[in-house]
Parts: sequence; structure tokens; C-alpha cells
Amino acid sequence: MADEKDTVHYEGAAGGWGSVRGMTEVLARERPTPAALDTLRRQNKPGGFMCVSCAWTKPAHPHTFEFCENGAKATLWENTTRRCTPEFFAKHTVTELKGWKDYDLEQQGRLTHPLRYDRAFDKYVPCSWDEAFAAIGTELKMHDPGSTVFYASGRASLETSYLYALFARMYGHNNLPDSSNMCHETTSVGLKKVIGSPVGTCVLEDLHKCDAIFFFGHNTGSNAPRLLHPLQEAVRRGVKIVTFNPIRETGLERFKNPQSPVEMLTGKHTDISSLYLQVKAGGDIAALMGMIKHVLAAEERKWREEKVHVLDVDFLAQHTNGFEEVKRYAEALSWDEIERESGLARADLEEAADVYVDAKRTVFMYGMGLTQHVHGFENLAAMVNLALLKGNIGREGAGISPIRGHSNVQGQRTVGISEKPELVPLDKLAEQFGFEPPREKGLNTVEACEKIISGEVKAFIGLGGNFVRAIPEQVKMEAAWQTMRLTVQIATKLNRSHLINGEVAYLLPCLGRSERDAQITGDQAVTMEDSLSCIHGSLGNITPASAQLKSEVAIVCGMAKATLPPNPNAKWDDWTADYGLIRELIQETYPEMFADFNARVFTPGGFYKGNSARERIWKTESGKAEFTVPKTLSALGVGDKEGRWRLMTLRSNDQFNTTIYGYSDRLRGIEGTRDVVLMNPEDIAAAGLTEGQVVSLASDADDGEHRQVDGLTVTPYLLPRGCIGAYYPETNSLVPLWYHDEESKTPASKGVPVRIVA
Ligand SMILES: Nc1nc2c(c(=O)[nH]1)N[C@H]1C(S)=C(S)[C@@H](COP(=O)(O)OP(=O)(O)OC[C@H]3O[C@@H](n4cnc5c(=O)[nH]c(N)nc54)[C@H](O)[C@@H]3O)O[C@H]1N2
Ligand SMILES: Nc1nc2c(c(=O)[nH]1)N[C@H]1C(S)=C(S)[C@@H](COP(=O)(O)OP(=O)(O)OC[C@H]3O[C@@H](n4cnc5c(=O)[nH]c(N)nc54)[C@H](O)[C@@H]3O)O[C@H]1N2
Ligand SMILES: [Mo]
Repeated sequence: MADEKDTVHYEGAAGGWGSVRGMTEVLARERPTPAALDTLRRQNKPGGFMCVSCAWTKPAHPHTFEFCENGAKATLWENTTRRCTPEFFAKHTVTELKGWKDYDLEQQGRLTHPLRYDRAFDKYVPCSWDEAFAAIGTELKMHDPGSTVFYASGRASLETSYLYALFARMYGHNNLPDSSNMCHETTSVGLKKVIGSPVGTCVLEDLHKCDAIFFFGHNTGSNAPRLLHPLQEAVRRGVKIVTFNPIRETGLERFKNPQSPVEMLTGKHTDISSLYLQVKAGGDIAALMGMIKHVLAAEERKWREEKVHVLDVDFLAQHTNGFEEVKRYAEALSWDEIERESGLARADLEEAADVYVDAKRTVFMYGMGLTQHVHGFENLAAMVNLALLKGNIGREGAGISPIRGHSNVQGQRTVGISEKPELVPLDKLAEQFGFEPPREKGLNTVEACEKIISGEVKAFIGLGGNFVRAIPEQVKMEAAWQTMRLTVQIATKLNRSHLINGEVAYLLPCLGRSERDAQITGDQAVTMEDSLSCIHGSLGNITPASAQLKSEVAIVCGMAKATLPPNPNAKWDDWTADYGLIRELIQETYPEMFADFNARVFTPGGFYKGNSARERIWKTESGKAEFTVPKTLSALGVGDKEGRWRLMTLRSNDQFNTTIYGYSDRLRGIEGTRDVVLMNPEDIAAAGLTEGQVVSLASDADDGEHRQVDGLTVTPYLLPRGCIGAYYPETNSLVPLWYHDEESKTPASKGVPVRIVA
């Protein structure tokens, strides 16, 4: 069982005994109840409860244990026996708690009571729900709705999300930023622009039928481990997986299935990637254009020599726009330039392109490595260019499949949490509820931050998440945050955002998804949409962490009722009593996607909401799928310069976003600390540094702003030269607020310009 060793460059497979060890540690840490363990058996099964971790799909025919190490961690994190009570807050001032680590804050366990911030004593004190709702309602009534922001982290159910967005619009704004704004907004905006669909086009079947998978910028072993099962099955069918990632992530190299006794006992594993290319951070556009150049050359040769096409020429003619321009651009590119910008050798890119040429059906999958760049849109557009060449969108076994983050982040957008009014059927809402919805564009995450800094935003409500810790430019934002009049946070556990308060502040504790949600008509189920656009019901059955907790639906309805003038069509109490009524409303607003919603809630494998691009109906400006000539070959927002490094802010295997489960990044072999900067050994030597030296990172964004993070230990790691890695959220203050994807404003957390200060 060599995988159990805590080696510093961990060589074991993802999964395997190591993941069993990971789970054992969580069990010891969270001290879950037997009921919580039983819940794991129901996790991601039809009729069961849907994991709060990643958004990977929940299959109709699940494995015996359809969960992974990190899904189990998320469930057990929610079902810890630890409690963060009013007594705890009586002992600690908020200022004191600000000095604590993220890990230690959340280790206090589940929040148990609604709390009000008492500024005079700098402490949270318990209050009643009625008091909290009344105070929030009074405050909101005094505000201009336009100066209020309703944020959502991508976990809340479709039912909660629909009502939250309705509340915002009845109150009078579209300021509905979502965690998606920091994540796959590049996808929502970018794919919409080029293929007319804001979400991926694949279903699970496509992974069972493809011959090749091109895989970009996703750390699957940590962030969507259950996806390793279909990838492993694909490899066994002979599918070639070509991976582009600056880091050799263990899960994508090797996977040992912890659910297979044979693999566990014999030490066997599956090699996942047949070709693993360590592209430079920000180098994917160049890599993709290089492959396109090679595919075009192959087309020319094949046609000349055999009168056979490599390209899908019928598809190109009938379904696409702009092919000739991209062809000219790619043909004119020099391999020198491609090699320099991508950091990859021509021979390797040609080998990858040959896999593509030979495959009949190719799926493209990607994560934050493509979306979190200043030219994130160009990344996606270049990938779509490659896919279009061979008609790999809108047919079986092929397509584009973004790997989404939070478990319902895609669904929140589907049911109206959007700052973009054009994406929401406002006329329909007007008719359904008898009010005039606001039509002006709302604020996304970056814009909300800008207006908090400028003082124009005066109230913030956070439906889950840890906004202040997750956003860029953290130091400046924390200072600006406290100038707001009202901050309200709805949460399960204490985090840093709860310690940065407006003048009036409430912290409202809610049920987790695994908990029984008993309302007066009985126990309620909720629904969510996964990465593959399938909608699933989820039924919690654990006894709530405290009798004081309310469901997110009840909290949203409570705030809405206290804020809005009476409206006979807004039945906040009835909706709280019976979530089936909310699903009827969703069905009425979105009849095509949600037909027969209540009857289909527990469809095994979920029900598919449909996708126009999958049918080759292109809802783009030209009515066709768009080829895009890249504006640049580098996805970075700044050029190279002496002493400037490309910082990737990364997740470890022991965290869920800002929730730090522990200090073991098992799959990367980094143990006991998160305060590291990962560097190529040759770079360490060339920069005159030594392994183990403690350094600072400082912003090198040429904007005159001072940003610095201290106390990071230089750790050798096989990264491309010039690229360094460090953990998110510890290094978020290094990301300038203006450094974001040009099209979608997704913060560019992967190619951050920094200097190393010894
Ligand atoms: N256990 C666990 N699961 C999670 C999460 C979690 O924190 N913990 N978070 C959830 C959320 S909200 C999200 S959005 C997803 C995030 O899941 P990922 O998309 O995997 O996000 P990151 O961990 O940021 O890792 C990005 C990957 O991109 C690579 N990369 C960095 N820069 C580049 C580049 O320029 N090009 C390429 N090709 N690759 C690059 C990095 O090496 C890394 O492997 O996971 C979700 N699931
Ligand atoms: N530098 C850098 N910054 C990043 C990223 C990066 O890769 N690099 N990634 C970005 C991405 S992809 C994302 S999605 C964002 C994440 O940003 P957020 O979604 O805002 O943050 P989370 O860390 O997921 O939120 C954790 C908190 O959610 C609360 N919570 C947990 N479960 C529940 C629940 O059921 N209900 C409620 N109401 N609250 C709950 C808990 O209090 C917990 O502390 O961060 C972004 N920021
Ligand atoms: Mo995310």
C-alpha cells in the first residue's frame, strides 16, 4: 500500500488507498453521527440526497457508493457534531476572530442561532428570526434598490434561487451576481456567443461513445473525482485522452478506483491521459491554434493524396461562419510563435492534433484553467474552432463539456439568478406576479465590488458563500466593505465574510441540503441542475444541526415578506409551506425546460432540460456556429517581463473553495501547510532562491497598487518555467480587480502577474 505514504512528490494514483485514508481523517475530524454515515449511502442516488460538493452528474445507474473522497468530506463537513453557538460568540470579539485562519473559523462547527452584530461590544449576539426579518425589511425599504446587491453562491436549490431572484426583481433590481461570475461566467458568455448556448452540449452518453477527449485546465482528482469513473471506462474502451495542464495532476495521470476491490488489492491503476502536455499558464490559445494549423495541413494532404476530407466540409458549409478567416490566420502563424506562447514543442502539438484527426468523435472538457484568464473567451473560442473543424458539436459522442463548479451553479442561472435581464423572461414574470420588473442591467461580481469601493452599493445580502474571501483585491475590498450600511449573510458555518460587517449586520443560519427540511405540509425535497443539464431532486433526512435553523426558502421568503408591499400573487408563506408550489411557478416561467416538473423530480439520472446547440440550432447573431480569429495568442492580460511570474491560484485536495478541510494536498504531495509557492527547480536556482526559503509575492500588474502576501515557502514542483502556483484563497489579494476576462468579467485568477520578494 505504497499510496498511503506521505511522500513530498506524491506518486500514487488518485483514488486508491490514499482516498480511503483521506476519508478516515475526515471522520476523525468532523465526528459525524451514525445518521450522517448512513446519508453517504444515499448520496447521489435517485430519491436520495444530492452531494453539495461538485456539479458532476448523478448517473441513473449509480455505483454502490456514488460518492468520492471529497463528496464524503463535504457531507460530513455539513454533518459535524461541532456547534458554533451564541456562547462562542459571547467569548470572542469579531476583531479577534478576524485574526483566525479560515480553517479554524469553520472548525467551530455549524451555526445554531440567528445573530445580530452588536457594534458597541464588537460581538455577535443572538436575536429572534422575527427581529432579524423586521430589521432587514426596514433597512431595505429605506434603500434605493439599485444600491443593493443580492449575491448567491452556487449551492442553493432551484426553488430557493427562483424565489431569491423574484424577491430581487419585486424589490426593484437585477443586481444578482453569482459565484458563477468568478468561475464559468466565461462559459456562459463565451459559449453563448459562439454556439448560442450558455452551457455545455454533452450528456453522459457522449462520454460512452466518443473516441477522444481533449481535456483542459481541470484538476479532476480533487474537484470532480466521480468524473474519473467515466474517464476510466473510456480509457478501457480505447479512448485517447489528451490533457493540457501546466501541472501533472495525479488524477489525470493515474486513477485507482477505490470501489474496485481488484484494483485496490492488486495495486493496479488506469493511466488516464495518453498524452499529457504541460502547457504554460495562459498558453492554450497558442496550443489550440497550433493543433488547428496541423489539422488544416492534414486536410490539404489527405485531399491532395487520397481525395478524402479530414474536415467535416458539409458541416462547415452548412453550420458555421468565419472558417476562411480562421484558416488564413492559422496558416500564417509561425510554429516559433506557437511554441513560444504555448511552451509546447511542435512535435507534441502535432501528435495531439493527429489524435484529433484520427478520432471520429471528440469531446472537449475544461475547467478554471481556461475560464479564469483575461482572454478566457479567446481560450474557449479557440477550442470551439478546433471542435467545429470536424463537426464535433451537435452529434452523438461529441461536444463541449465545461466541468461546472458548485453543485447547482448552472441551475441558479437557469431559474433567473442573473444580472443580465435579457437572459430572464421578464415579461412572463410580470404577467405571473403582476409587477413591473426592472429592465436595466444589474451588477456582476466585479461591478458589485467596484461599486462597493465607490460607495454606491450600500447593502449586500449573501445567500451562502464567502464573498469577501472569494473575490479579488481582498485587502482593499475588506476596507470598503465596512462602509456599507447593511450586510446580511445566510450560512451554515462561520467564515471570514461574516467578520467584515456593515453598520447593521445579521448572520442567519440555515439548513444544509442533507438535513430534513420539515415544513407544515411535510418534509420538503429540493432540486438542482448538474454540469450535464440534468435536474435532480434531493431529500435530506438528517436531524437539523439546531432547532433554530430555517431553510433557505424560508429565509428568503421571510426577508421578502418583511420588505415588499403586500401582493396577492406573492404567496411567501404558502411557498415556504410547500416547495411543490414553487416548482409549479418555475414550470410556468420556463415551460419548455420544466414540463411536468413535480412528476419528474426523482427521475433516475435526472431529467434533461435540453440544449439547442446539441440539435445544431445556433442561437447566435449569425444563426450559425461562429469561428473566431483570436485577438492574441496569450490568454494573459499583461506581457512578459524580467522578474514577472505567472501565478496560478489553485485549490488543494483538502478544501472546497474557501472552506479548508485540512492541510493535506495528498494528490500533489504537499502536506501540513498551505503557505507555499510551487516553482520549477530550475527557476528556483535561476532566481537565486533555495528550497524551503520563505518569500513574499508582490503584485506586478503595473498599476501602481501595492499588493503583497508574505510567508510562502518555496517548494520545488514540476511546473513550466516562468509559472508558479499558490493556494486560493490565501493569495486572492494579489489579483487586481480589473484583471478579468474581457467578455464576462470573470476574475483572471490563473495568470496573475507577480514578483517574488526574497
Ligand atoms: N473538492 C473540491 N471540489 C470542488 C471545488 C473545491 O474547491 N474542492 N470547487 C468547485 C468549484 S466552485 C469549481 S469552479 C471547480 C474547480 O475545479 P478546477 O476547474 O479544477 O479548478 P482549479 O482547482 O482552480 O484548477 C484548475 C486547473 O487548471 C490548471 N491550470 C491553471 N492555469 C492553466 C492554464 O492556463 N491552462 C490550462 N490548460 N490549465 C491551467 C491547474 O493546474 C489546475 O489543474 O471545482 C468544484 N469542485
Ligand atoms: N484566486 C481565486 N479566487 C477564486 C477562485 C480561484 O480559483 N482563485 N475560484 C472562484 C470560484 S470558481 C468560485 S465558485 C468562488 C467561490 O465563492 P463562494 O461560493 O462565495 O465561496 P464558498 O467557499 O463556496 O462558500 C463557503 C461558505 O458557504 C457557506 N455554506 C456552505 N453550505 C451552505 C448552504 O447549504 N447554504 C448556505 N446558505 N451557505 C452554505 C458556508 O458558510 C461556507 O463558509 O471563488 C472564486 N474565487
Ligand atoms: Mo466555481
